[in-house]
Amino acid sequence: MVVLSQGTIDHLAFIKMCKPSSAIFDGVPIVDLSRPDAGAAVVRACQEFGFFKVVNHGVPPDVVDRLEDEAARFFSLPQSEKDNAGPPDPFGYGSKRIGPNGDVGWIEYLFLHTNSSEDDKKLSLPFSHGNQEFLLRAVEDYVRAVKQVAFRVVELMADGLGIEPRDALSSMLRSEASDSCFRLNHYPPCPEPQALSRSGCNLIGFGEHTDPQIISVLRSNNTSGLQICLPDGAWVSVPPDHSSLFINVGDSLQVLTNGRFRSVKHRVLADHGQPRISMIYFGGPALDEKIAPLPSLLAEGESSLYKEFTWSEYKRSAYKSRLADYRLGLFEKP
Ligand code: GA4
Repeated sequence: MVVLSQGTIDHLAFIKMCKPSSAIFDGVPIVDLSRPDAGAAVVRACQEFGFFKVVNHGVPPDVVDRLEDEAARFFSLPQSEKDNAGPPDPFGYGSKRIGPNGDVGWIEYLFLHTNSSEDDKKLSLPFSHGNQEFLLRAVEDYVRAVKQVAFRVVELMADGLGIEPRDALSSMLRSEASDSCFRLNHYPPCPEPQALSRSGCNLIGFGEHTDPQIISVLRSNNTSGLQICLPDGAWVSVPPDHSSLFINVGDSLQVLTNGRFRSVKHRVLADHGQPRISMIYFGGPALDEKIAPLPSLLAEGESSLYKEFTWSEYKRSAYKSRLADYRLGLFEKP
């Protein structure tokens, strides 16, 4: 018989989900960015899964470690101090609530805007005490390095798909006006993980969703939890790998490639005895950027599968949705 204490049950009741656990996926495509055939490998992975991991990515390990240490330090602060940096609107510190429409998870996070030097000032806004200087500097250094990976990866996509000019995608991310953001997620250890697992329940850290942007670059510590949905609808667990970076195709890239690449549905389970810390850069276009299939990619006679919209329109619509909603549905042509 499974015994969960009443306190734990009350605490988790609004988050947990009952489901059989999923298989470990050993087929995550690995792209070695130092290889000359990386472009073809990126395209294959984006067509098949919308998801892959990159090695030889060039982000210095000490930059990653420093951010992980600073993030761990921030999340271990007293709750009242963290709450001073929240609630997220959408930027700032958040706990359990995700987005504005009632989604919840076993998570706390810091959500930051990342762009130009002007916006770097916004980065410090959630902190009233000025005592998070080290964390903010660590975020800046990490974001500067991880952006280079994002630019490189979308250029490889352009090469692999024969998109011209080859910076058609990367210029959207490089632009001063690019609407990109960054998130530090902390999934605290789950209370009574064994009892939860015996009960056949999973504790949802971050519910299933696709990312609305162009691409997301994710790095986590060595705690598992990330799952992706395969094309046949099966959920599988992605083995953690703290030295690689994971890349997600976002909804905007699905549209820019007229459906050749699929945005990947993913979620995070938090039913471990260990904390999971992840850092994710979301590369988005400028607010007024038109999100439509890139002309050089369309075959003769091929028309867009989507109605015309700007990133600002898509983003507004996304923020009205629930996490698990199929957001592109509203923009598909009949
Ligand atoms: C999912 C991807 C990113 O984490 C995010 C999320 C955003 C938020 O947490 O504020 C959203 C979610 C994400 C999509 C639908 C809306 C907006 C929560 C939510 C319910 C920062 C993003 O850009 O979209």
